[in-house]
Amino acid sequence: MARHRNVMSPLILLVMFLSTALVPHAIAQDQPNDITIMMKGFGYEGPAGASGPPQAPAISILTLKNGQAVRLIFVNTDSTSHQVISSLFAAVDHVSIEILDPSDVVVATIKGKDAGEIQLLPNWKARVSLTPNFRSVEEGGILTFEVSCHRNHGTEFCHYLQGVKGLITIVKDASSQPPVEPPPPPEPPGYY
Ligand SMILES: [Cu+2]
Repeated sequence: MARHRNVMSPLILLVMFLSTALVPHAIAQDQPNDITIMMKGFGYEGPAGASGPPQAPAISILTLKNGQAVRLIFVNTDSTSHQVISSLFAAVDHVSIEILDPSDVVVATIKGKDAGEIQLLPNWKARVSLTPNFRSVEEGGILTFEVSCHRNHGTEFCHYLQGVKGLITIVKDASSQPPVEPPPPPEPPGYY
């Protein structure tokens, strides 16, 4: 029995070591660089801005850093279906899309350039994993890609015309981001 124990102990230690070693990796996989975009009513709401009124031009709803992997989570909390269509998904080298039902069960996975159109039923989500990597941005430029819904195209109920449109901005680093901070407070009276 003693000999047996001597053999097992290193194995148990190895298993314990592996379990510990694997934990950080698992956590890293569960916490990628997630960015949530809410779809409430007829528009997209991201960390940098929300779709304006129907007549307004599309504004940037989020800014991505060139070369940084992200997972965009589109959440349709509206009572009707909406599309998530963006030329960004076709422009990057790799894109992986998961469609989640209201119970957060992944019901479909789309990889590669077949990601032309995402259609989200009410309370469904889409997780879009991609890494923007554009040479023109690396050289100092800023790229913008539209994200939009075109349901009922050609009718007065066209979602795009009702404001379901936004822009995704790709920048090289934080210093080249378009200003999103509120203007500074006014100077105190008597300063002049
Ligand atoms: Cu729509």
